Amino acid sequence: MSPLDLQEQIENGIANLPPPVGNVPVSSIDLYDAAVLTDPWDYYEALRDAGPVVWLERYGVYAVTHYEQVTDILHDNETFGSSAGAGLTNFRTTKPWRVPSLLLETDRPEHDRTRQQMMRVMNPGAIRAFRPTFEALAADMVQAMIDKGECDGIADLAERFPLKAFGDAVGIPTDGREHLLPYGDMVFNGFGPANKRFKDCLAGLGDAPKWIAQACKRNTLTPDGLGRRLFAGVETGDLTEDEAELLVRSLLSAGLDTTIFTLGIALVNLARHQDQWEILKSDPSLARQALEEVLRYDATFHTFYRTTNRPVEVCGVEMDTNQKVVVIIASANRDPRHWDRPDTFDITRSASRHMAFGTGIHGCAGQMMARLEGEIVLGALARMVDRLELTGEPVLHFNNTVRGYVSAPLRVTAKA
Ligand code: OVM
Repeated sequence: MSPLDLQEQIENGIANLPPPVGNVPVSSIDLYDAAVLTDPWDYYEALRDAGPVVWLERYGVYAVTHYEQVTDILHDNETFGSSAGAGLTNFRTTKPWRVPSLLLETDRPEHDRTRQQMMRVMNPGAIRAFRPTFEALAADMVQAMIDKGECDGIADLAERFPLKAFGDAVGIPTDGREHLLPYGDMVFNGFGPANKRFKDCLAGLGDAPKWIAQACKRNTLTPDGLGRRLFAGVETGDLTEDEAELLVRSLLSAGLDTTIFTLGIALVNLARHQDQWEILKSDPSLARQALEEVLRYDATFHTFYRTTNRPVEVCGVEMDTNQKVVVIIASANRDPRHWDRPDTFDITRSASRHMAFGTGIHGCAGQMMARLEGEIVLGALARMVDRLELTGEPVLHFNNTVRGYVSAPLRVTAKA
């Protein structure tokens, strides 16, 4: 093996770094190992039991896994910043693989201007207006699954619905939308180490970045879509043309894999927990609540990072400045210090304070859209489908940040 410099060792997870200061539990876990990505829950439990803050020696980062400290850190955006990147890579020392996001990878005050522009477009009224269109689309797609009988929950619904519904809502071209999936896969791998998964993904991107860049342009976007509405910020002097394009890129980066994987996870969990499926189909008005429980119990988004802007103490652990901290939101969602029976999938519980969308100033800007899509799809299933059964093992997709399925063979029958 050729010698690697330290930065590269860290990014490949083969460093063995002692904690720089203070007393802290140390773990050798590799959050990006296939075994952890396959079934992370026992690993998260071990980390939680080791303490609220644990040093991960392979990557030289602190891990935070308890609900309380995850919440505190996400709320303290001054100490735990995002402008050095929301992934493992420290932008102060390593060049990011793409131009940083104007939302995710910025701090105050710069962040507030772009966030405000995004929220101007993603406002509750604008999102609500998509309901009738989305309901009709979901009903058509669920009917097509029923007509097939044997289908794939991912290809036939979890991927198909957001690509059509969200793609049309943003106003991107219909042709070439398949580029959004490898691009999103790259974005989410990019928050982890520069491992083989990352490098293979980068090498396999093909024309996707070019297609995305073109899709973000004012004149490519439909005149009435969410994407084009961002450009009104150019007319008011709040954004430059390039900034508006980058905000459209945020919609396309953050808005597909997340919702696609969440819908797939919802299907798999409902099919695996027939008692919960029975509850949902007997009361379709539980769709929204069921979605929240899916997001809590089996969050798509598992990890992102903050970087300390000053020396800080968390639960007795002294952190130096410029330290990466991995915030494991999927673990916070299973923390027994916060949740009653955290490992039980129960759609009747009140789960809406889960961390699947993060919290604080960087809390998911698209969560209203995601919730609308999820509620409508689960509602359509609950109203139209009787039997929802897996006919084979769902196939996991491996990614450094998001977790979900690429296929889920299903048998679905119509309600009488
Ligand atoms: C962005 C972006 C990309 C991926 C995720 C995300 C969860 C944001 O480009 O702004 O937020």
